[in-house]
Amino acid sequence: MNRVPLEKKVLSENDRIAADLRERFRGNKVLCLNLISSPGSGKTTLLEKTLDALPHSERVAVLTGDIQTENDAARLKRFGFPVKQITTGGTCHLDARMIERHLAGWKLDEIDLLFFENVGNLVCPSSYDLGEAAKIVLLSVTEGEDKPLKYPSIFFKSELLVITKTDLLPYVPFDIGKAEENARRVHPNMGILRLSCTKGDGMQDWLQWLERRKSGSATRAESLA
Ligand SMILES: Nc1nc2c(ncn2[C@@H]2O[C@H](COP(=O)(O)OP(=O)(O)O)[C@@H](O)[C@H]2O)c(=O)[nH]1
Ligand SMILES: [Mg+2]
Repeated sequence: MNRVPLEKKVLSENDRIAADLRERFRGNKVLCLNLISSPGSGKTTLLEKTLDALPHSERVAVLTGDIQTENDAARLKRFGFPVKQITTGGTCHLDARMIERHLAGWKLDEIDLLFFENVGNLVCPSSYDLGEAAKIVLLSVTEGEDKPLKYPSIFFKSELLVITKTDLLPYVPFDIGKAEENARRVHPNMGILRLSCTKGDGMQDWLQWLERRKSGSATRAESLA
């Protein structure tokens, strides 16, 4: 059985739509960030804390993906910003077509910052360009410091690593220095933030990173996808 040609065709079709999306984001000056992690690493929680911290004048929107349920969209809608759920019905990643379809009805010139919360998975989302300016990978301290070595593709393609749930460090044998060293073995120039959404530690660093990324977005529009 030879599965390569079909996979290539699907990916090249995805790349074509993603390139169109990237042009639209660039033309409308939308900074688009694609959040990727294992299920439960804290993507939705980070987005909740981010939306809660941003002023209501901020023009931010979220597309959140899951295999089933509208739970995450319900959590995120509470903050008053535009949010849509993408339910993939079994697919383990978001693709550019899903993004294109769910953007319908939103005016991109009224959005400055657009988050995608990808389906929880460290493998499949790394192959699918969504037209984002940057991928951001989250790794919680309960997942083990070897994950950048086991899943190098997503760590290589992500501009930023956010190590989440640092409040749990006293209770788990997670060597955070080693995790960062492993990430930099895969991606030497990777940005790394340490964060606890529960305690708030590192939240200011994250918000500052967002601000800096927004002001530099005109020149940093390419992802490594
Ligand atoms: N202790 C701790 N738990 C967290 C933190 N962030 C998220 N969680 C918990 O981790 C679980 C999964 O979080 P969620 O945001 O739904 O993860 P997602 O699947 O990546 O979107 C939830 O029970 C959260 O309350 C954190 O900073 N510290
Ligand atoms: Mg989630």
